[in-house]
Amino acid sequence: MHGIVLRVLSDFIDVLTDEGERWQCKLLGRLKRRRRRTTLIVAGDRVRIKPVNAEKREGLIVHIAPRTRALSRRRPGSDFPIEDVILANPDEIMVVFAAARPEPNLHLLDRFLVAAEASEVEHIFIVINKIDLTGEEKARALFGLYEDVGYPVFYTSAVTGAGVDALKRQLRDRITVLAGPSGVGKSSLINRIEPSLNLRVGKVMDIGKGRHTTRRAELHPLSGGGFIADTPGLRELGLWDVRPEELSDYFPEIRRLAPQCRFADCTHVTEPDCAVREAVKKGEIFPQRWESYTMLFYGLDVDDATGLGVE
Ligand SMILES: Nc1nc2c(ncn2[C@@H]2O[C@H](COP(=O)(O)OP(=O)(O)O)[C@@H](O)[C@H]2O)c(=O)[nH]1
Ligand SMILES: [Mg+2]
Ligand SMILES: [Zn+2]
Repeated sequence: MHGIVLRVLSDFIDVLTDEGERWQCKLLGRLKRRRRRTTLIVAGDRVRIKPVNAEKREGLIVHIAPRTRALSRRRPGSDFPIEDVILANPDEIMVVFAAARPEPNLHLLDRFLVAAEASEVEHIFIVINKIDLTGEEKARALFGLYEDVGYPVFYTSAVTGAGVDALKRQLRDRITVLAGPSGVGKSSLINRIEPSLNLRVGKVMDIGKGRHTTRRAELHPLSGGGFIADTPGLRELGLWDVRPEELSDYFPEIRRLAPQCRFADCTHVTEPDCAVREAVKKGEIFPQRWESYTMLFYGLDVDDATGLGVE
């Protein structure tokens, strides 16, 4: 039988088979000696299992498929050869923000996007929740610029259910990593999509905190197909702090222009003949995005930046 690993608790590995059954598995001893340079087995890994006790749904994992990509903990400043994988085969990162309450801080949103871009996951989209508080139009006026940058943006309300069906379609058949500040309604949205998960609302980090010492990810199956990954935050994964010289790779609109700069290693801050600063002058890059870039470049904290919210 084939399946996907939902979670790993020391020696016990929960597998959801393609037939939709949960099996508790152990790993074939021979497999433990492989994969020396990466994490042996984590949530999201595709596996083949053999039944040991079919009645109790206990099995043995006899094969682990190669990973297409991984969400891994970054080890800044070390060339430690072993990759610390938190989640295998993530398809997309969903960055959740609120249209109001908390007051939107666009620099903080940019910070989350940079962290997401610094991961191996290519597909990133934004969810603006709590549009019941502002109306969708006002939310679009504030966050529409992110669609111009190239990110798909969904507008939702976990309270009224607005936009939730479109979001459900986006999540279908994919492994989605959830990110965003606390209080924006991540748990509420997931509960709206999958009430049986019954995540606690109004609690900081109700999922994935301290329960398992390893803090590996856990996958929550969605009845429409696909999984929500409960992972440590992007900050905890070390994706938060990026070196100034790699920062321009993580702003799509800057990344696109960088090849036109005079210097191949242009940081776009002081160099002459910089295509990016030229675009900023012409208003082709959003001023707020440029401000985030320079703030992050100089290591300024964006967490307390204010003044960009809906009033
Ligand atoms: N008005 C409104 N409140 C919401 C919405 N979604 C969540 N909330 C409230 O926002 C607070 C934080 O929600 P929670 O789901 O715990 O956010 P999380 O920290 O991102 O998981 C709770 O008081 C929720 O009731 C929404 O769409 N509209
Ligand atoms: Mg929560
Ligand atoms: Zn430049």
